[in-house]
Amino acid sequence: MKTIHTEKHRLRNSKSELSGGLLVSPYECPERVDYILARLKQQSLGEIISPNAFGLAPILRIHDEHYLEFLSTCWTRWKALGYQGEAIASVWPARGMRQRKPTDIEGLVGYYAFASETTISDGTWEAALHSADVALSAQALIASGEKSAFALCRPPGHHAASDLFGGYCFINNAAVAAQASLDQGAKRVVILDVDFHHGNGTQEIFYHRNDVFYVSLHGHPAEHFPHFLGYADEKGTGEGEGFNLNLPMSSGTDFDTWDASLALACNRIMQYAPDILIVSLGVDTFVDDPISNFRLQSDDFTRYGERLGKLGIPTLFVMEGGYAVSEIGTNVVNVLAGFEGN
Ligand code: SP5
Ligand code: ZN
Repeated sequence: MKTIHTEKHRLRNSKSELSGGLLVSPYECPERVDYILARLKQQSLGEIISPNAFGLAPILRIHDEHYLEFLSTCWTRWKALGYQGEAIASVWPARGMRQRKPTDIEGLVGYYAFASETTISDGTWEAALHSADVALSAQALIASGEKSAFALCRPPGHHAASDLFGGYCFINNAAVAAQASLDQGAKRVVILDVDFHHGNGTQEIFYHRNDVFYVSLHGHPAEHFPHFLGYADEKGTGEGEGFNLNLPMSSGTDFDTWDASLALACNRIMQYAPDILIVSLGVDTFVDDPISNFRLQSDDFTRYGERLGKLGIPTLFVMEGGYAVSEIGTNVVNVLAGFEGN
């Protein structure tokens, strides 16, 4: 399996994450990619290729143009105010308030953020654009006949909605790749999200649509981030009704329980008969992940990779979360190698 990767991910190099009331060094850090690359090379999984530049057009198929303009100018505008720290949301259009877009940058950050752990810093926009190019380049490999590809995206994407950032995400890489597939002639796309967290952004983007079936296994939103989306009764709306499947699981879920949910998800995916399967690949389901609490062991990642490989669908893996940094390479490559073992 080929991997698409660029060192440009390092442009996302935020110094702060709001966590437990403190500004800490972000869990979503550049070293994550170093460990994944090292393991890919060690296991000789396949060629590692640089992405092509696709420009804004495929991103505008998913994201609001004013949101993208905000992302691309936020850091400059914030810095111009003379603040010492990174751009971070501190006020939101919450219940009972107006949804009118303010003009000042402090208001705009709150307008476009859904969570405050994620700051916007120098280089964030550029890194997010390169990350989308990584996903689009991997999608192009599948379009040209490859049976699988790995988009080593960073920053991740599945929490980013059409006009919201948060959860370490700015551009929804998997959604952009899904739309590119449809625009090139695919009729049905599945996005299977195995990250520990619910992909609220991906769900929102495709909730009204039946050409993308979103399936997610995740920590129950009553207990876990993003807290306000991801319940089992969210099934899609209008033409999209029946094309959103949430499988939330409680804290402490082990592999047997998780894999039973995956088996159910796979049955539904096969009924839908997609032209392409996009896997939002987060490995924060790992037992030692510092911000999550499922209990998958490293060998379990191989086993579920095998299960995905048996589906026999062209498959694009898009990197999302995973914060047990020294184990992230092993866990990611186990999924990919398990997939290829079939
Ligand atoms: C892509 C992705 O995996 N994003 C996850 C973003 C989660 N951000 C907030 C997590 C809050 C976790 N709080 C528990 C900390 C325990 N030390
Ligand atoms: Zn996650």
